[in-house]
Amino acid sequence: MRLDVITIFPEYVSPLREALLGKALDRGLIQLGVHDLRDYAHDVHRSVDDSPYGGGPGMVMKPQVWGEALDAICPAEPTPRLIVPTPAGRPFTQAMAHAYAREQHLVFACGRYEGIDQRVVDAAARRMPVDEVSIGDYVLIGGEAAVLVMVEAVVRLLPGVLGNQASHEQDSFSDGLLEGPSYTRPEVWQDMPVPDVLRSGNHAAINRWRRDRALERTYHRRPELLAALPAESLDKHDRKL
Ligand code: 6GU
Repeated sequence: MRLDVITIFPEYVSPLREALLGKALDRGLIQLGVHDLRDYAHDVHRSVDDSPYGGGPGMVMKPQVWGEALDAICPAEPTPRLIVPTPAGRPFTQAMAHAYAREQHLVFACGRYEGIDQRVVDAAARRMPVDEVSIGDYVLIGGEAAVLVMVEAVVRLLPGVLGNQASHEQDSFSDGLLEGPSYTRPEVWQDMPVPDVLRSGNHAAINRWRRDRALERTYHRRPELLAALPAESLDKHDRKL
């Protein structure tokens, strides 16, 4: 998979080269390009923003600069998917992370200030798939932190990136529930024992216990997730809880 990030703060996304993502780059599982939007500015001040039509606070990113950047970075064939982080976007979900993990090329366009001139998104959408995406109901200063979040969610799903492929079948959300608690040695820590069932060796009982804790946690923390589960995904024992 190829990833390109366009930003006025290229250093801000350097964590993409650290840890597991760095290892995925070193191993050639992903390719990463980070591009300074100001390289596509026209004036000596390398300005990328201007005041909004209609008035109001803040600044809007200029369409010409973005247009040239996207022309340079997005090939006509094969067309990448353009992702524009914005608090006004569709909510990013684990299902979208899985869908993005199947793409060959993702380009992230980081806006700052009050956003990017809408015609940039509308023009790009004439020639490639474009998603305006939010990572949650709060406002960030710019899209960079959201790109770190989305790239990490996507790249960990690529074959070979995590040591253990089975581990994302148990992720929170993969079965529509939050994952329950985990424990490791020692058997007792600060007077608190590890639950007996986890040391029983009875795998049916362990799976049942884990399912119950996941249901319980989801009920308390994210009741709307439980309400959204299709009836067939709950077994007879689940319904008794
Ligand atoms: Cl994707 N971008 C910005 N700037 N703020 C956000 C966001 C994205 N998601 C939530 N808040």
